[in-house]
Amino acid sequence: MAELRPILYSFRRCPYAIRARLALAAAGLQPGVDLELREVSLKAKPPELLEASAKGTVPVLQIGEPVLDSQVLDESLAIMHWALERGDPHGWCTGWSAADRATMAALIAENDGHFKHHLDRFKYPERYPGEALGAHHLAGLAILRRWNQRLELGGWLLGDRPSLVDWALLPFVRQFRLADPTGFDAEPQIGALQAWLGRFLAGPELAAVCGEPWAERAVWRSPSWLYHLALRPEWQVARADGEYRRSTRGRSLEEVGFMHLSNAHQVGGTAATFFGDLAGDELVLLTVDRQRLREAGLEVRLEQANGGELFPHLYGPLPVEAVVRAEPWRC
Ligand SMILES: N[C@@H](CCC(=O)N[C@@H](CS)C(=O)NCC(=O)O)C(=O)O
Repeated sequence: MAELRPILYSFRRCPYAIRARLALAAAGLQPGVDLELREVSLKAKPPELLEASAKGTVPVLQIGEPVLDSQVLDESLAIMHWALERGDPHGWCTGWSAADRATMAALIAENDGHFKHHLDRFKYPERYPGEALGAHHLAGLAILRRWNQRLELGGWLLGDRPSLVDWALLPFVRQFRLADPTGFDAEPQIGALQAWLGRFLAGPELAAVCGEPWAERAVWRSPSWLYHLALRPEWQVARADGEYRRSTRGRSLEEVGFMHLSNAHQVGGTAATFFGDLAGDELVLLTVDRQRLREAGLEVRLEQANGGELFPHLYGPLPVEAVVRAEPWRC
């Protein structure tokens, strides 16, 4: 039997997922070859991710047969270590003393703890009403100044070559800068840190893991969900009405008797067959949660379409609450 590839659930912009992808890429692993990458939306997490790890954070690496005998790594650092145990050609983890490794652990704990705490409150003030944004900015900067002192010595946090800790922290410092790039670049007393981040931003490692195939624009389509392509204006009307009743292009639920849906692997074919003439952003792909249909007392039957292929048919209107995601479909 062919060996199953590990599955990585990832989110393009998440700094934890970026650090995991950096380590996996550094170890020489490639999506599509050594692992299956599933880009997810944090607003609509696929059931497979939640089954693997109920805490619902990314990144998650699932190794082995799901359910039966799978090992699940749902902490970014664990994924980094797993990757680097497979290959560490750049010496991120190897060649460092026990004292260095203790310093790495302490710096990562400070990043994931205090620094992340202040970063979130500085970057997303709307999520933390009543918190003083300025105070969190200053507290974050105080940590960065300390890291800067280390970086002044040899350009990297542990000396003159990069280690695991540089790659583990850089995605978070990048986020701190992104909250106010002009202010960050003009900030005094962090020259070595600005140069360290600058090298990361311009380097090939970050570019590789923020582009395809490490970071897909399209979200992975879970086979647990059902799909429907809708014309944008018709979907907008449905959102206001609370239910969607267009069975397929140009035909209503009343005319057809059921709503046409697709399985994950059938969406591309459906788009080409029925909407191939459309361009731009006229189409919206709806992702439908079967469980919510069941809860609404609605039945889905697998039935043959004209070509003999089985398609899911929904007997009743599609409730807007059963749609977990609506995204533009690029024709
Ligand atoms: N300690 C975890 C933290 C991962 C984490 O918090 N990831 C964020 C995204 S950047 C997440 O998945 N949040 C869940 C959500 O937003 O629903 C790790 O190191 O992997």
